[in-house]
Amino acid sequence: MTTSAPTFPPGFLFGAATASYQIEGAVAEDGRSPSIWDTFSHTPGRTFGGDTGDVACDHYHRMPADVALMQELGLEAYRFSVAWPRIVPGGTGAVNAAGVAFYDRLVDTLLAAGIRPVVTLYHWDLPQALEDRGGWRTREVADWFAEYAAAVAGPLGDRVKHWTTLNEPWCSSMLSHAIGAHAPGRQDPLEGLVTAHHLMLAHGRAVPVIRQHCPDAQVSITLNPTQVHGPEDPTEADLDAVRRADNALNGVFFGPLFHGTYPEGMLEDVAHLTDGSFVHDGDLAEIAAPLDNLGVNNYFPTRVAATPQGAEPQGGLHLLPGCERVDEVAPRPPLTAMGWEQSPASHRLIVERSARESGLPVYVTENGSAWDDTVDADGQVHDPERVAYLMAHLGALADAVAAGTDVRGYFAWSLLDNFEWALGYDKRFGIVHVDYDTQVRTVKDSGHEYARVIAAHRDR
Ligand code: PNW
Repeated sequence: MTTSAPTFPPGFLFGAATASYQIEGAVAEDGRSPSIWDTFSHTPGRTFGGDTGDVACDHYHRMPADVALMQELGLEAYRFSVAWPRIVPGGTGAVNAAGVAFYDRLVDTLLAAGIRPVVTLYHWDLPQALEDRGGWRTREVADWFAEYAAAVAGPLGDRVKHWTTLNEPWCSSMLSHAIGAHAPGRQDPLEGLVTAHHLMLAHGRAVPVIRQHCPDAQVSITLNPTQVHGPEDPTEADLDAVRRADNALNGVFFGPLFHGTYPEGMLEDVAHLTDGSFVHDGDLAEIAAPLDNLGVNNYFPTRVAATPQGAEPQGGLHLLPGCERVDEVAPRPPLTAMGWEQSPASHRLIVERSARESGLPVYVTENGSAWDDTVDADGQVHDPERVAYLMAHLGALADAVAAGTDVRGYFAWSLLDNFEWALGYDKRFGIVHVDYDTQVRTVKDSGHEYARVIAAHRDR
C-alpha cells in the first residue's frame, strides 16, 4: 500500500459518515419508538456481549460538539441518517415534531459550520411497529416509506440538497432476512429476494416524493456492491458460482434500478423458490426512477467457488437465493479486525463498474476499516493500519478518476467509533476514537491524516 497523497479534481467532496442507531443513543427520548434494532440488540445472543445502541456515542445530546469536531477536521460534508422511529413513531401516521426538531437543529448547525448535509432516510432502523405488520416482507412498506420520506423532506428540503433513500438494501434484505445476521434476524432465501424487491419499490416510490418537496434535490440510493472473484483457474461450475453470487450480491439491485429488469437468468435460478409473482406489473418502471447520482459503500471484495460435489457449502453465501452450491472462499490476508480482505484494486473495479452500470456520477458514501485501537500513554490513538487502508483506497479511487470514472466524493466510515451492529462496540471504525465510559472523543492519527488530505485538496 502506498501513502503518497492522492489528488482529486476541483470540487471533489470529502466527508465522513455515520448512522442514527449507531451513534445517537437516547432511544426513549422525545417520543422515539423502538426500532427493529432495539428489539434485536436486546434479544440475548444476537449482538457481541449483548451490546445495544441505548447510549452509543450519546450523539443525540452531544451533537453541537460533534459538529465542531467535524469542522476541526475540515470536513466538507457529513452523511448521517434520520431515525424513522423518531419522525413517525407509529411507522405511519402522526409525525413527531420533537424528532424532526433534532434533525432540524443538526442541519442548521452543519450549515452554520460550512458543512454540507447529506441525508439518508433509511439506515436500518425500521420502526418495530411496522415489523409487527410484516416489515419489508410486505408490499405495503413501499407506501409507508414514501409517507415517511415526505415527513422528512417536507421540513428539511429547503436546506438539504443531497438525499439518499436507502443505505445498503442488500443488508436490509439478504443479510437480515436470508443470512439472518442483522435485524430482524430471519433465515429464508425467498424472503431475502422479496424484501430486496420491496426495498427497491419503496425507494422508487420515495424518489418523486423527495423531488416534490425539494425540486433542486440530488436524489440517490447507496448500494454496497462487492467485486466477486472466482478461483484463478476456474471450472465451469466455478464460473457459474461467480455468476450466481454476483447476481445475489450486485445484480439483484443493479438490474431493476438501472436496467429495468432482473439480471438474465436470475429468476430462473430461483424458480425452485418462487414463480416471480412478487414482481407486479409496473414495479420495474417505478423502481427505475431516474436518479442524480449513486452512492457506493465498499470495504472488501468477495471470493467464491463452486461447492464440490458431495460437500457441505462453506461460509454464509449459500444462504442467498440461487446460491445453494456457492462456497465463500477465505479472504486473503492481511485482514482487518473485521476479518475483511483489504483490496484497493477491487475497490477501484467495483466503483468503476457501479458508474458503468448506473450511468451516474458516483460518490463513495462509505469506506474504512476496523482495528483494535487504544489511547496511548501520549493521549493519542496511533492507527497506522487505518492510515494505510485510507490512503491506499483513496489512491485507487484517484486512479479511477484519472482514468475517466466520474467519482464526485468520498466519505470515510466512520466519523466516530460506534455501535457496529451485531458486533457491538467490539469493532472500531472511527477516524475519531470514542471512550464509551467517558464519551471523550480523541482524533486518531487517521483523522489527522484525513484532515491533511482535505486541506491539501482545498489549497491546490
Ligand atoms: C456497512 N457484511 O455495513 C454499514 O452501512 C455501516 O452501518 C457499517 O457500520 C459499516 O458498513 C461497517 O460494517 C455492513 O457483513 C455490515 O457484508 C456488514 C456487511 C456489509 C456492510
